[in-house]
Amino acid sequence: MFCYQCEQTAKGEGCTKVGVCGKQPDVAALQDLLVYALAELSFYAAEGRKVEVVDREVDVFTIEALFATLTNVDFDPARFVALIDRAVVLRDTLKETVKAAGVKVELPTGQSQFKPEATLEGLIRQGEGVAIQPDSSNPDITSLKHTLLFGLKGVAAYAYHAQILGQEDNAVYTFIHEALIAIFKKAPDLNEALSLVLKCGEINLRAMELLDAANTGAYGHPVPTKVPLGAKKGKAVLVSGHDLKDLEEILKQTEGKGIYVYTHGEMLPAHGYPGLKKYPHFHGHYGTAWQNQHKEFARFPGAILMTTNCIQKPNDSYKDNIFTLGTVGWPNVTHISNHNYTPAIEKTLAMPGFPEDVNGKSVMVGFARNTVMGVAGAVIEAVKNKTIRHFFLVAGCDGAKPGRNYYTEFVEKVPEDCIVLTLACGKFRFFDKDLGDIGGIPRLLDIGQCNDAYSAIQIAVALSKAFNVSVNDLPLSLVLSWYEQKAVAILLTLLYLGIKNIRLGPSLPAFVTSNVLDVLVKNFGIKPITTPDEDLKAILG
Ligand code: SF4
Ligand code: SF3
Repeated sequence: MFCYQCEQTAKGEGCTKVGVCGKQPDVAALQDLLVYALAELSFYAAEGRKVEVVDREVDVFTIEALFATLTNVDFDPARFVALIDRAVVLRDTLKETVKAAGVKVELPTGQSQFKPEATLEGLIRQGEGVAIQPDSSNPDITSLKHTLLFGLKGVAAYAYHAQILGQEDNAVYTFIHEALIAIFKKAPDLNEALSLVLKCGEINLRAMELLDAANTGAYGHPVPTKVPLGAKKGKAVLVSGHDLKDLEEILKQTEGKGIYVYTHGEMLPAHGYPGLKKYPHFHGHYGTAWQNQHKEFARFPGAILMTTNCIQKPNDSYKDNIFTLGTVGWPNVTHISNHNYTPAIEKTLAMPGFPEDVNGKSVMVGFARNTVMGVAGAVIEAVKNKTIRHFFLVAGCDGAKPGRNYYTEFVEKVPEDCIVLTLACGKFRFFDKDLGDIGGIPRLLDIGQCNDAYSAIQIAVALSKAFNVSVNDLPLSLVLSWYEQKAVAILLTLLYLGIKNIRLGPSLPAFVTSNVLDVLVKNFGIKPITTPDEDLKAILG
């Protein structure tokens, strides 16, 4: 196997024997084969668009299947076999429809339509034949193609979440199809590859805008909300991941059953949504970021629901209590479909729950764009009279590497006249720190999940308009941590928007060659993190 799509890739180069994440070679090969099958499906989807043949089932399937290949989402070979089979059925059906509409439907030269083998071993062999690899004969183009593919996986995840709540745009699907075709073209040109990478950032902005509209349309704009980190005596169910619709359905189905609902990981900001916080049994938050789940899940006294990334190999101690949903999968773990949570509710009722109240700290959430813009006047005034010197967006993924302590230390060392904005699961490095406030404005503002990066962008744009300067000239610095491919998509969006001088860590992507990195440094001033002291000094002078 070869996989280098995430930050924790082996030796900073690539996982070759087994994934550091736990991905096995069979799943790696099946994921590669699925991506290849999607590219063939995309070819017909793109041809069809020339004659107004647009198949929504194909479009949604494409993003769902791409999402399944994202880091820490689906580790179940059987689910990948089903996805590959479905891709082939959809491809062959669409081919006939497009043919009937009068379009030439042969795949471009150099590609032959693949026929899936009947056995698992055969499919794995086929996957190994189309495996994603760095390419020594053309390293920079391959690097850009892989940047595009990994960014696309992030776009697919955001678009998938948005469509669940009824927000879609044909432009997003059209680009995903075009880009998948380009990735498998024999000889794409360097400029074409570069512009596709930036276009991926543009399309991701649209996908994130749709997701923002989906979440706020369904549940209202988040409002400042205090979230207890302790627990209430009684039965308890834990909801992890990013999918608000799943959470809403769980809240509905547990109503009146004596069960308290807790969030885990990236679900924390859900407490700020009026349409979700209205449920009296939506109690609080339990645990921290994904990489601590073995320890935290083992102690949780109720069922655990994984709505999206990031799942880790379940320990025996809780393997029977954990359930997967949506695109998430783990072999022999019960998968919940069609929002029927009965198995998880029954499991919760059979488990002990919390025997007594557990006191704990609390944290504030709900500082998404609507809240922050609601106090824009006070913020602008504080910047003008120099009560606020600088804003830091310390945002992105968490992970297990010791180097990620940088972000905790960085936030601890941010001077008292500066504000820290945050989003995504990297915040668990400092989310419960009391940083106080500046004239009533909290110094630590949680904008939301990684899914809410659009909100952070809107805040930056609003500030730039208020001060009549470009975002790059605001007293704002971006200090980002990445782990998986949603972070890649967000980074491409920031580059597309021309945001400069981003500090990125804890390490730079293995799939970016030194030549491609040079382009990023030259055009965008992107730089690796160093130490909190050095970086703060460089930013604040
Ligand atoms: Fe390795 Fe990351 Fe790929 Fe998992 S997703 S196999 S850790 S590079
Ligand atoms: Fe985290 Fe997986 Fe990226 Fe949503 S939950 S930010 S890593």
